[in-house]
Amino acid sequence: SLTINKGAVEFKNVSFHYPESDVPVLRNLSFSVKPGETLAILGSTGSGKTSLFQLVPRLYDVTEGEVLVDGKNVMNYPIEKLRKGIGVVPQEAVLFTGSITENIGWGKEDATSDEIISAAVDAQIHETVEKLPNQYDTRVGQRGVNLSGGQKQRLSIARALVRKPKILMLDDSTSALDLKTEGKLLKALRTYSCTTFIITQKISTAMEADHILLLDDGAVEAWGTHEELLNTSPLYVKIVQS
Ligand code: DCP
Ligand code: MG
Repeated sequence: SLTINKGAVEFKNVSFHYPESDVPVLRNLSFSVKPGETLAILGSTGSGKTSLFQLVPRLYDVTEGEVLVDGKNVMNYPIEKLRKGIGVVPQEAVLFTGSITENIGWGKEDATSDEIISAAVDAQIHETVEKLPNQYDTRVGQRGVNLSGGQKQRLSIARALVRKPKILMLDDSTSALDLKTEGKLLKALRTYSCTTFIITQKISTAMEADHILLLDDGAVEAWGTHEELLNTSPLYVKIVQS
């Protein structure tokens, strides 16, 4: 049966509203991303960035149009195969009650200790873990040690990386990282050669991407590289200057 091989993603005339409402949240989106490319998604709060993300691993289904992965409609994949190939790092990092190892390996119970550590190194959280009282055995979550927002984000990124996803989706997951740490993280991500969707508020992150998608009220306001958007989108210029 179908599995994700390359990680190409295409949106074809995609519109979406949540089941409990008639208000369109995404309106007629069309774009495509080749395997291994990075797409940065920008847009003000409520513009539909997280909603767009959720349509790829089918946390919600489109109401109109199609989302294609490797040229095939996501509706045609067995859902567990689809989700196995996609690493989603949610906007609010979720920690489970358990050890650091269990938290990184969650959903991939066959991960070896080397794989866990390597994911942690790439997610730029290994050094922090080494300083914890019981390193990778340290308990987090309920009655466990407290981690900062940025540390939780990086654990959550490590959890996605350990699965070696073909498609990696980061929902504002680097918002709490300083520029230097974020730079190291983005560099490490390149070694995974996965297709990467990165929702960000930072122009410095967007500039590094192959494509930028600027969403405005659920529609594509602009699509292109940083240079192209500077020339074509007054809204993008406004964001850059703010
Ligand atoms: N919405 C909804 N029901 C949900 C989630 C969102 O009706 N379960 C609405 C709220 C917004 C619109 O959908 O009007 C888009 O919400 P998103 O969460 O997709 O917006 P962003 O991710 O762009 O916003 P933020 O930057 O605040 O995360
Ligand atoms: Mg969001």
